[in-house]
Amino acid sequence: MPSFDPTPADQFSFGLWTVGNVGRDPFGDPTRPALNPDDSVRKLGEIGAWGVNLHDNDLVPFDASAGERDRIVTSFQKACADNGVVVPMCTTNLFGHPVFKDGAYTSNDPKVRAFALQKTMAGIDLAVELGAEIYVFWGGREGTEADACRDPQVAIQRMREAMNYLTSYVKDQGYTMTFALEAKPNEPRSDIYLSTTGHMLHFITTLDDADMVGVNPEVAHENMAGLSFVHGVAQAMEAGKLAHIDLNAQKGPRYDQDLRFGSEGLKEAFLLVRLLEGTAGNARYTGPRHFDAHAYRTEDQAGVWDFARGCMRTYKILQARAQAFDADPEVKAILAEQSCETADPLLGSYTSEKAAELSATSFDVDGIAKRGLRYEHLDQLMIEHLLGARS
Ligand code: GLT
Ligand code: MN
Ligand code: MN
Repeated sequence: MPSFDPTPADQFSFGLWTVGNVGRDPFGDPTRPALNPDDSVRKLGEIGAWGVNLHDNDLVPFDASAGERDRIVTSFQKACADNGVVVPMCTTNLFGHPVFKDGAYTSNDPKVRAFALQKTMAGIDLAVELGAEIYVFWGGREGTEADACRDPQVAIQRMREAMNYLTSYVKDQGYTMTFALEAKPNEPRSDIYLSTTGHMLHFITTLDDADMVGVNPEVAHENMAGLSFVHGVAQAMEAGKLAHIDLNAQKGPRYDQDLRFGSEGLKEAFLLVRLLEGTAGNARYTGPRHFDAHAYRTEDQAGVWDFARGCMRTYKILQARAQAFDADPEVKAILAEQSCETADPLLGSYTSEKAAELSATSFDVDGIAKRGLRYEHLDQLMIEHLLGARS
């Protein structure tokens, strides 16, 4: 039995806000004490995580002086170096302070929009100082309850203006950085603009520096919209736009649960790892595997590390299961039988001659329709691999 112990090559990362989650929810107070960022990094290194991610204010308090900021950053950089932990991604908290109660980049108040840009530029500078090359944008407050407050088209235009401003800032500073846009359909707002990964993928094509911008899909968020997460991620990969990923679990379309990776929706988690690892033959995703999840509110500090180890261990187990599934001769036989990969002369790029030939072709539609596809058996084989009944 392999150990499933994480190694740096796995590129597993956690946000300071994930392992530092104190168990507060809208109905109850914290159930465990706050963790100091330097202690989080030490412990992350100990359990075999590769990276730590952060919002500006997870590390530097909102109202810190310049001196305090520098002291905190220096100490954190030392903690990372001492524990062999890198900072692959940073982001901006544009949702916590009451000034962002009606959004940041999309706010109707130009002063709020300007402050949001200023805060993001400082966050990008911090990211560069920490060595991060991915910058996430999660617009949790970019939405509405009273939808008549602004034309939703104007909201999209303001988002575009902000992204164009910020990619220009990155270029002007000579930084190397990829932006990763994270969608969520609702919560904390009643409706959030650009609500799914699909919305984001199109929005990106309208930006000045589209080549610098990709997506950061999150398992829970796409499930909240009742959508297939795997299909969304596949579309991002196919477009060369999967810049980062937020792995967690979610039980159906409810509030954002951010559960331990693989703890719900095991079949989807299996298919996701199979896709990311490319065990079916597709190109592998090479970026960070970030767990944007937190321990149950029932847990003490030890439970937090059980949670973090569990995320990484489940990923590696699913990776081994996916490899076994795709190497299984019975699976291969069904896929080979069904894929009909041989090029059909009727298909391919359009020419008027080919179109004329196609129009004149007659098909044995009843004969084709009669053929069973053996997907029941294929799916059962997958379940048996998942349950450990085949190896
Ligand atoms: C917040 C949110 C996450 C985002 C984080 C980045 S913060 O916890 O729920 O999905 O990825 O801003
Ligand atoms: Mn997330
Ligand atoms: Mn979430």
